[in-house]
Parts: sequence; structure tokens; C-alpha cells
Amino acid sequence: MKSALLSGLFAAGAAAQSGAWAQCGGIGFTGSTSCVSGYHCVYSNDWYSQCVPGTAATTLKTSTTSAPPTSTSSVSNKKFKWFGINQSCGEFGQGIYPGTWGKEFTFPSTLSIQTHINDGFNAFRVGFAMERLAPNRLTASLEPNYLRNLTSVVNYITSAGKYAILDPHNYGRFYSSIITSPSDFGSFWSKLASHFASNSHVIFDTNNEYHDMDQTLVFNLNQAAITAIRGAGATSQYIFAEGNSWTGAWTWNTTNTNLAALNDPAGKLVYEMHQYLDSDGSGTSTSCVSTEVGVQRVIGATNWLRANGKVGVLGEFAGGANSVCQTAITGLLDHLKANADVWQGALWWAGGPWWGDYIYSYEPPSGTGYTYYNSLLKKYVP
Ligand SMILES: *[C@@H]1O[C@H](CO)[C@@H](O)[C@H](O)[C@H]1NC(C)=O
Ligand SMILES: *[C@@H]1O[C@H](CO)[C@@H](O)[C@H](O)[C@H]1NC(C)=O
Ligand SMILES: CC(=O)N[C@H]1CO[C@H](CO)[C@@H](O)[C@@H]1O
Repeated sequence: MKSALLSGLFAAGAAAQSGAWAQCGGIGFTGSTSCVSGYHCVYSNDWYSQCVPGTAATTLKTSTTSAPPTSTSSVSNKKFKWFGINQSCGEFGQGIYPGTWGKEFTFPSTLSIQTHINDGFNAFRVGFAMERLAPNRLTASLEPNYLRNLTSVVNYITSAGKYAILDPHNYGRFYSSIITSPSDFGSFWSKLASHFASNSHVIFDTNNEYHDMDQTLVFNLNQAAITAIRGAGATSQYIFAEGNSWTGAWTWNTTNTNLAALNDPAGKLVYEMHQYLDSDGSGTSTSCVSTEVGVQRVIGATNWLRANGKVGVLGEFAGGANSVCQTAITGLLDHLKANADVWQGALWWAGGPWWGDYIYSYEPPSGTGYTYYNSLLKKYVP
């Protein structure tokens, strides 16, 4: 807005105001430190203050750096590297291995993926079961038919120039038992990575949601995967490492701090966290705790990433189809985007043809999450 910019330049104190949920302070922030009517600026940390609904009861601490006002919100200037939709179904039929294609499990619909690509989404996290790819033993050679079906979805995505995230949806387990051998885990990853070594748009997600595991083991499994992937010649791709406690962003800064020491010789390691906004954070309810819970639950992770010089991706997030969740999701995504130097993207949970009337289904044309959230999520595509 030109007029606002001019008044900001010529009349001290009349800076353009930051919009609803926009950033309004923090080290390096150059926008306005005041908010539009109905919102006030709340200090979160030295790097981030945000316009939230309501009026300030007391004088709030904002950034100590006084920056020149501009008319543009930093939120709108930054871009995610990845923004997209989980594609879940290849891992369905958990516990029934190998199971039958079309009965226990299927693969994502490339038609649906194309619909999302047309809307600008550029990242798809494709779930599969390690037990179907490496029957009976982690060190087994990869089962060619399941691998072929998985590869054809991956290739569909990457030949469109988009990113396919390989998601062994195994919770750090194999046939329900915690994986205890980093070397066997590395053997699995070595084979899978070598299969995709020449496809630069594949991303390797070491495992979905480690939980209730020894913290050093979680580190060792991640490190074994990274070492194996690079050793297999897959050196150009990103690797997503997940943490313990279901890789929750809200507990990352107390649970997964040891993972800061993971070493990727290629320097393309991204920390993948998940966050749901219901009371227990499990992603099983349509309710969100409050309109501000999105930011509240990830702010600690934002700080951890920045303090440790790391980058992250919110690999799963979702909320019910209601206005409280919609505001919370908007606040969450605006926060991630305002901190896109450390948050490189986010993926909704979940698409896939078999979700039926699931509360977060993002499957076109009638999934509950898709119909309620697609117009909102589209605004964040890169
Ligand atoms: C692979 O997909 C085809 C259909 O395209 C199906 O007939 C076959 O059973 C699938 N096999 C596996 C192991 O997924
Ligand atoms: C950890 O993260 C949580 C949630 O984002 C936050 O409330 C808390 O202040 C953080 N604690 C530390 C020690 O950074
Ligand atoms: C939050 C959520 O929906 N999680 C689901 C992830 O997918 C697995 C199976 O693929 C389900 O068991 C989880 O409930």
C-alpha cells in the first residue's frame, strides 16, 4: 500500500500496521511493530512477535531493534520450499503382511495428486510399509512388485518437477518390534536409496514417528540411515530425520535435542516434525484447543531450529473443519512462513483414496479437509 508507506516514511509513528497473525517484531524484522485494529503485538521470543486478536492489557515487550517501517508484511515475501499433502494408503493394513493390493492397501491416486499439482502444491509424502518392501528381514532384497508400484507414484510426482518424500510409515518398528539394529536399518536404506539415487526430487524420510524408544537408539537409527543413503550414492537429495515422541514439534526442545548432532556429509538434512492441535496432540479429534494453539505448539521448535542452525519441515499437521481450527491453522502457517528461513515447508495430513469420511481427509473431490481447507492452503503454495 503506497500511501501507508509514504506516511510511514514521513510521519514517525504512523507506520503501516501488520495484519492479523502477521509478524510484528523480532531480530532482523523490518516491518511494522503495530497491528491492525482488533489485534495486538505479542512477544514470543527475541526473533518473533505476532499480531494476535484482542487488545493488549499491558505494555508488551517487542523487539528491541527499531526497524524502519515498510508497507509489506514479511510473511507475504517469504516462500516455503515444500508445501503439500501426505499421500497415505501404501502402508494401510498394518500388521497384515504382505497383504493384498486392493484389499489391505493401495497406492495414491495420481489423478488426485495431479489435482493438487494444478493447485500449486509441490510436495507429496508417500507412505509405505517396510515389511512389504523388505519381507521378513530388514536386510532382505526389495520386493520388486511393491517397489515398482511405489516407484511409479514417485516418478509421477518427480517427473512433474515436484518432490516425493519416501515415508516408511513404521514408527521405528518392524513387524511391531522396535528396530534395534542400526546396521540392518542402514542396509534397508542403502538398497532403497540406491534405487532412487539418480532422482534428485526424491526425499528420504528415515522413518515415521519414532516413539517410546531409547533416545540414543533414535539418534543411531537416523545416523545409520543418513550414512547409508549417502554411501549408496544418493548425495543430491534431502534427508528428513524424525524424532522420538511421535516427532512432535511441541516436545522437540525437551525430547530430541540430541539429534542436533546428526551428521549429513552432504549438508542436506532437514528435521521433520509433526503437530496436531487437539488437546492431546494426537490428531484424532476435530477440536482445536484454541485459536492460538498452532503457534504455541511450534514456537519452541522454531527457536530450537534457529538456535542450533538447523532447518525443519512440518511433515504432518491438520485440524478439524471448524472455525477455531481454521484460525489456529492460519496462525500456525503464518508463523511457519514468517520463519521460512528455518521452516522449509509443511504437509497436510492426509490425502489418499481410502480415507472415506475421515475428519482430515484431503482427497479430492469431497474429502472433509480438502473441501474445507483447500482454498486456505492454496495461499501458501511456493
Ligand atoms: C501393483 O499394482 C497393480 C495395479 O497397478 C496391482 O495389480 C498389483 O497387485 C500391485 N502389486 C503390489 C505388490 O502392490
Ligand atoms: C519448548 O517448546 C514449548 C512449545 O513450543 C515452549 O512452550 C517452551 O517454552 C519451550 N521450552 C524451551 C526450554 O525452549
Ligand atoms: C494422525 C493420523 O491420522 N495418523 C494416522 C497415520 O496413518 C496411520 C496409518 O497409516 C494411522 O494408523 C494413524 O492413525
